[in-house]
Amino acid sequence: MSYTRLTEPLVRDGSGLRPASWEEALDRAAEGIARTVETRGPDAFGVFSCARSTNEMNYVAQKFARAVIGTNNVDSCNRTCHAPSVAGLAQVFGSGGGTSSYQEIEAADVIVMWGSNAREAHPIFFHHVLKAVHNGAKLYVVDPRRTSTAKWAHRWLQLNVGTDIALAHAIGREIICSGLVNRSFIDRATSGFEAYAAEVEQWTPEVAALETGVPAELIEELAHAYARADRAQLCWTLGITEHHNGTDNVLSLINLSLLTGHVGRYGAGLNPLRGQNNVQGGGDMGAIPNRLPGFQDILLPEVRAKFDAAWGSKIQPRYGWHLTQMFEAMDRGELTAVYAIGENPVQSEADSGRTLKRMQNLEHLVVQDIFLTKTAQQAHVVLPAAAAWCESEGTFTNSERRVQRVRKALEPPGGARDDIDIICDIARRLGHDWYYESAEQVWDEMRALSPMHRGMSYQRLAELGGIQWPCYSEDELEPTYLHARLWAEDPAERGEPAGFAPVRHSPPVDELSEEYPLRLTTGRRLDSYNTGVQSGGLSSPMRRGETIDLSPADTEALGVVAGEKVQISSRRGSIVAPVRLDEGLRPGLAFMTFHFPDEVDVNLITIEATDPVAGTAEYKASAIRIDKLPAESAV
Ligand SMILES: Nc1nc2c(c(=O)[nH]1)N[C@H]1C(S)=C(S)[C@@H](COP(=O)(O)OP(=O)(O)OC[C@H]3O[C@@H](n4cnc5c(=O)[nH]c(N)nc54)[C@H](O)[C@@H]3O)O[C@H]1N2
Ligand SMILES: Nc1nc2c(c(=O)[nH]1)N[C@H]1C(S)=C(S)[C@@H](COP(=O)(O)OP(=O)(O)OC[C@H]3O[C@@H](n4cnc5c(=O)[nH]c(N)nc54)[C@H](O)[C@@H]3O)O[C@H]1N2
Ligand SMILES: [Mo]
Repeated sequence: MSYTRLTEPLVRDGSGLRPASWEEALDRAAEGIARTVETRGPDAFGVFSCARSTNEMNYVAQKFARAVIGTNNVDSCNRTCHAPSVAGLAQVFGSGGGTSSYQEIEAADVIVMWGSNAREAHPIFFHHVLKAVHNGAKLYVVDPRRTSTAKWAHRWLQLNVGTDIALAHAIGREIICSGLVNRSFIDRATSGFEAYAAEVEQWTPEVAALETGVPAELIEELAHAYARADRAQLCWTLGITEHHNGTDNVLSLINLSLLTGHVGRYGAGLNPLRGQNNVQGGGDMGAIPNRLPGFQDILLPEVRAKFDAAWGSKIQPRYGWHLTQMFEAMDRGELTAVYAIGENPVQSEADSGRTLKRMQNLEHLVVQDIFLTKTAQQAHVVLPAAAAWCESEGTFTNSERRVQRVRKALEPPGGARDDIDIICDIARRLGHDWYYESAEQVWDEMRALSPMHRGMSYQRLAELGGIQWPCYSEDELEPTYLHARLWAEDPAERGEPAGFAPVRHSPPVDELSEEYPLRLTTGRRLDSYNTGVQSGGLSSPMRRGETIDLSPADTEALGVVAGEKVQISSRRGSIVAPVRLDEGLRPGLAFMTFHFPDEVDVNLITIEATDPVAGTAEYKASAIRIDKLPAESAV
């Protein structure tokens, strides 16, 4: 299936959607929201904000939730993705951004890519990694699959899914036992070392080898290489975060940087490579339930007072619900209206059969998108948006915290309109006299309120080609890396110590059993993008469609051959997909993407177990069974 661009608003009449004028669609959108707030209060409403749209749009979307409606229920796909990275980094260092610049990657001696298939999912970043390798850096890849990233590695550590903490702790223990810790850094800049050392003590390389499947010698080699390097970079993505204990996984990696002092210095750092083009910026702009723009805590009265004075609002003094909590609130009947801007949860959420029912049960669903997604098909009102990356003005923020300008190169098709203009039109119908002349006006309003963005005028962004946050004033540039304070001589300047986290290994929730004996992990391929809406499904001959990738040993044991369609079942449901052989998989492990949900909806079988801190689902570990189909249907 492939999608065509939305060019006119749609409204629901009876059971179907029909074309409508902008006036009618906006009136309907606003009336439904107003009705919800009047009858059920502001917290019965939530905004899903768009990590593909601009910073300016995300700023306006969260301001809409907080200032027009009076709720902090605003979030985005960061929840399904890197929320554990932000939570873990913020817990230890006070802010949730990746610490280094891409330029520093090229200067590194050792790079560890942990649970990250950057060759396919972050190709631009991976070019910097390849330059480092060309310069002599050693690349270590920690992934259960022999990915195309792993093929470039000096060493590939093939761990069992969900055993990352065991592996990280064994590396930590080896660093301690070999006397390779950075004692002076630990003493000056960290806390909690003793409890951490006690927790990792049980993870000898041999014990860890049994649990993780990684040979003891490789564990020792990585420990020594990482600890001895002058400039070591630890990069991770969803192989770490998309687990029921994603935040603990992230903390277990941060511990390694604290042991060795590989943070807060040029060339050494901790880098979660963010997923969507502007998911970093969406969070920075406050499109999350607990922070106002610039990562300012909603619970602080002085912060709220500043925003209330600027916005004429009364921001609620409590955190809103994040995406996962909003879905739970729908189950309880407490959240009944959603304004979903550029999100396709019906196909991206784990156990998506449940998500579809939740969306269908909403009393009012407004979807603002560039395509008529499966989620939009459930809406009461569909609003056609301009594609931010080429049809709007604004800024995006990338994984190295660099804010860059985006410029309008094309007119949006048909009646599609800029995301910000649409939100303002709804706000005006709800009694708020909102109007922005330009994206720059939004940006200037935002940076007057967010100290870490203050020095980034549009003019300066254009002149410098982009600026990393923090940037506190228009006449300065900060260092490219974060947390230099940890190395300061003066204790006052050093500030709060970075705390070791003595987290515990905890295996995946969906247990393997006789009935469900295989481990399914899901992820991405270079040729397609997320739920496939933007990469055009099967319309291009470049895409091979969905498959279930199995090891040769498993296909043999199951008596199936490449290309044969099989039934794949989990404790949630069943789907059908053709088999593909992958020599890079170990027996017992299967892999699928979620790129072709209209043909094979993998999220019907993934588990909705979520990380208690971040709310991220365990997309990376479901238990499945594979059955042959009756002969006539297996072609
Ligand atoms: N081409 C392309 N690029 C994309 C996207 C896309 O859809 N297509 N999506 C974007 C988005 S939103 C994101 S968030 C990023 C994601 O980028 P990545 O996180 O790199 O992508 P994934 O394939 O989801 O997962 C990465 C790896 O985790 C491994 N893994 C699975 N389980 C475990 C485990 O238990 N431990 C460890 N250590 N590893 C494990 C998988 O084998 C996989 O190779 O990509 C972005 N870029
Ligand atoms: N099984 C499995 N499921 C997963 C994952 C996994 O690894 N495995 N990964 C998860 C991750 S990391 C993520 S980030 C989510 C992604 O989940 P979603 O964000 O729900 O999925 P996308 O396909 O990225 O949907 C993006 C939507 O934004 C719209 N859009 C694009 N640009 C614009 C714009 O400028 N304005 C507006 N208004 N709309 C726009 C697109 O048309 C599309 O409908 O999926 C999660 N789901
Ligand atoms: Mo993502």
